[in-house]
Amino acid sequence: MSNVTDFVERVKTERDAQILVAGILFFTIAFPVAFASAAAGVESAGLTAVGDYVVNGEVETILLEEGGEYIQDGDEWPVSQTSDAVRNEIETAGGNVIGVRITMTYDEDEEFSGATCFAASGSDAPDTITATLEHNEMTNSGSGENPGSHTVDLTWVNLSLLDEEVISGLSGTEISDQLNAGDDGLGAYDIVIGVSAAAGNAPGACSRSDNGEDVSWTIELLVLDFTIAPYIEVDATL
Ligand SMILES: [Ca+2]
Ligand SMILES: [Ca+2]
Repeated sequence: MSNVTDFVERVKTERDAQILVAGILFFTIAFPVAFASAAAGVESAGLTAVGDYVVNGEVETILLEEGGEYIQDGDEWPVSQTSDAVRNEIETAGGNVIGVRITMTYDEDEEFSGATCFAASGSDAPDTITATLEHNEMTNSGSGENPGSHTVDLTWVNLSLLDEEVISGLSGTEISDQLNAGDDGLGAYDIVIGVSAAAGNAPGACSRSDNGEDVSWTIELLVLDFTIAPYIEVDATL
């Protein structure tokens, strides 16, 4: 009988061997838990001090809608979305929804008619495509001209912190508060897309018309995952 088989037989029958196995299991489980909780204590105590910190953050996008519509000149097309629709994706990305984004693309569809259009049909006048985003009474809007594309972001945390190499004068907890949206990031997102069309001029017996524009869009949520660590200056001369 091998040593292992022998030991397994003893565990089945002998009380001493059973206590030994229970002890090994206890320390295997208890030590990592104890060390992890001590490390967490050090980390959270470290972040309460005002000092120099480095933040690393990554923004992930979650698709809410890919859509498109011909919007008549002067009309607005509303789109309503909620975080409930993508609850699982938000959870997987870390849960910190810090903004909503729309990216629009559009061409130009001007028409011309008249006896002299074959010779000279003039040129397009750009339409203006606008999107307004709203969440928890915060809004942002942005316009672009066709043909082309543009993006409008509405964000509700202090993203400028991610641009700083070293953040000074704040505690780690304060930095975390400024980057964590919590439940405020969830809920309803209201988007309105509008078109203001313009027709260009053509010479002679040729005239141009423009009824609106065909706009395609992608609406995404922005989820921020970040870490904060005390900044430690390394003396390169050492
Ligand atoms: Ca036009
Ligand atoms: Ca147009």
